[in-house]
Amino acid sequence: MKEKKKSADLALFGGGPAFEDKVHVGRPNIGDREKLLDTIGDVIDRCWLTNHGPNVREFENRIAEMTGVDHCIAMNNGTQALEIAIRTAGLSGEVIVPSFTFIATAHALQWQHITPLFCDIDPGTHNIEPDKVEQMITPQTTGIIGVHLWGRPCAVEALEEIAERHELKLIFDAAHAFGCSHGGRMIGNFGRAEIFSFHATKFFNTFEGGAVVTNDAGLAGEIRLARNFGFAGYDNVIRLGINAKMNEVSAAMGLVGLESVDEFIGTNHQNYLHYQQELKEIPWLSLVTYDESEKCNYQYIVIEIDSPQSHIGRDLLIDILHAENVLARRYFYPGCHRMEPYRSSYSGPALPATEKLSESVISLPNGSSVDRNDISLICNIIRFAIENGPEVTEVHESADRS
Ligand code: T4K
Repeated sequence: MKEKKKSADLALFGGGPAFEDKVHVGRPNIGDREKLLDTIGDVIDRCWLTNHGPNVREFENRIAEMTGVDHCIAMNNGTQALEIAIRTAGLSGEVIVPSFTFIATAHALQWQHITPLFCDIDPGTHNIEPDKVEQMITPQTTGIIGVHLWGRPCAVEALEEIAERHELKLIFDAAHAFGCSHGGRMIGNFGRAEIFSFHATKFFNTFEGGAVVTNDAGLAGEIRLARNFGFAGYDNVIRLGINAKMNEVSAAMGLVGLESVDEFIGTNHQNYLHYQQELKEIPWLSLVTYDESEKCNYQYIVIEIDSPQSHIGRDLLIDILHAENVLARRYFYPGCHRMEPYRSSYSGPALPATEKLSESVISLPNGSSVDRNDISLICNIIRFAIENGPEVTEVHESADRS
């Protein structure tokens, strides 16, 4: 059992780091190792490594079954899944997206010469604000991309209603939301299509990987073609396409991981409850919570620091955590509109909620690589730093951190 550190022992005060080995946000969950190696062995024995092999086909069926959607098209990553969904759904001109998201949401548009119009978020849900979406629509607007940030569904019905009234196409970036539900229906079933990311840092991964899921058979057909250079059969190319295929080893990782997916979620949930318990008495800090009546993957542990109140700023707290070998992250700082190529020419509306939030959130480690003791220790560091703000700030300022 790890000792809970006292202030004098902390790295910041000249002691060693609280954790000997680094604890990371985004540490991958890996299913049954032996089974994985066997399944990869089968891939090698079959000498069928990619191009719609049996693992990919089975993986697609399993994802479709789990999410209750008609069609799942597996891809080599979530960004390409989003790009292909955007292109095949016919988005062009301008598309409204939140700025408070991973940069891939915006880049998937800009990469295809579609202008992302950055919209502010609801500070309570961290998701795109439907009223603000409506104010941003121009004659060039063809669509909306909602992001279910942290796995918490965005205002699906309100966005559907706006999209319908203005004849816009609605897609959801569900990169964080595999295994989550909204109103009892699994994420994957909303809008024209939704995309998942199965990147290594997601609670369920295929090394790199992603998928588009949709209940629209025509769109699914177009997506399958686009994923494979537009081939409709040998020597028969019938549309523009790219190579976005998932390979057999990634699908093997996915199939083995799916057998442990309930366990991964159970661990995340227990960790989340433990964080909730440990953080509840700490002033000027709030934990992003999940709706326990819905299905949820609980993969993101996110805290908001009320910096003006707390003596200690978010960035100083990050520095302290890093000094103690806790590799917490400032997701999604500073907001897409303050990153290139968007920042230099930004002429959109002020995004006060996005900017405030991007300067106050911290994502903490979760998943099977942290246990209860680790969580208690991480929370002790946070508690100590926040409760002793001025003292910590002094030490921090005088410390040689080179
Ligand atoms: N839309 C949204 C809303 C997204 O969040 C994302 C991806 C996408 C679309 C696009 O999906 P993909 O095309 O990526 O499938 C990470 C991930 O690369 C990215 O997938 C994810 N969102 C984003 C939120 O996080 P970084 O820049 O934080 O990655 P990196 O390399 O700094 O890794 C984070 C931490 O994870 C590190 O502290 C170490 C740990 N790690 C990472 C890897 C890759 C490991 O322990 N093992 C590993 O193998 O972007």
